Amino acid sequence: MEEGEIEKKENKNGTKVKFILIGDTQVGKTCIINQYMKQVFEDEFLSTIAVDKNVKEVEIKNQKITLEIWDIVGQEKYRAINKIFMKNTQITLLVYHIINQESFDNLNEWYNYFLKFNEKNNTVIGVVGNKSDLYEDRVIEEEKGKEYTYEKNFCSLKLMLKIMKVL
Ligand SMILES: Nc1nc2c(ncn2[C@@H]2O[C@H](COP(=O)(O)OP(=O)(O)OP(=O)(O)O)[C@@H](O)[C@H]2O)c(=O)[nH]1
Ligand SMILES: [Mg+2]
Repeated sequence: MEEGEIEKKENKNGTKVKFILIGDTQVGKTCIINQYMKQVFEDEFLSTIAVDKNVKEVEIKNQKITLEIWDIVGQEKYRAINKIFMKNTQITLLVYHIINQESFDNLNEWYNYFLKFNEKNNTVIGVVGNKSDLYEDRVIEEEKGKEYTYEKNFCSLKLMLKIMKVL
C-alpha cells in the first residue's frame, strides 16, 4: 500500500484513520495486529470473541496520523457483533491463509459484508495471504491470490508472521 493512498483516505475530521482486518477464524488477523503493535507472535490460538481496538500513532511525510486498528471476530457464531464496527473504514485488509481453501473462497463473502457498511471508493483494500512460512502445505498458489486482487483492483500482500518472529 502506498503512503499517498493512506493520505488520500484521510478522515475529514483530521488525521484519524480507521483500519480493519476481516476474514475467517484462524487466518491470523490478531497475530498480524500483534506483530505490528508489539512485535510479538503467539503460537497458541486464542480466538477473538469481542471486537478489539488498537491505536498507533504513525508519521507519514511529517504528518501525524492516528491509526485505529480494529480486530474483528472471525468465528461464525460470534460474528453478529462485527456490524457495529464496520462503518466508515478507510483501510481494509481481507485476510486468508494459504493452507486453507475455505478461507480464500470466503473472501468474497467478507468483501460483500464489508460493502453493506462502506463505499468501495472510500477505502483502500488489501488482500493478505498469511502463513506463507507453511508454503510446503499451501493449497492457494500465489498466482491465485494475485489473480483475485488484480480482478478486484485491490492491493496484494504476502505475510509470514511466524518467520518474522524467528528473524
Ligand atoms: N505458521 C504460522 N502460523 C500463524 C501465522 N499467523 C498466525 N498463525 C497462527 O494461526 C492461529 C490463528 O491466529 P489468530 O491471529 O488468532 O487468528 P484470527 O484470524 O485472529 O482468528 P479469530 O480471532 O478466531 O477470528 C494461531 O495459532 C497463530 O499462531 C503465520 O504467519 N504462520
Ligand atoms: Mg483474532
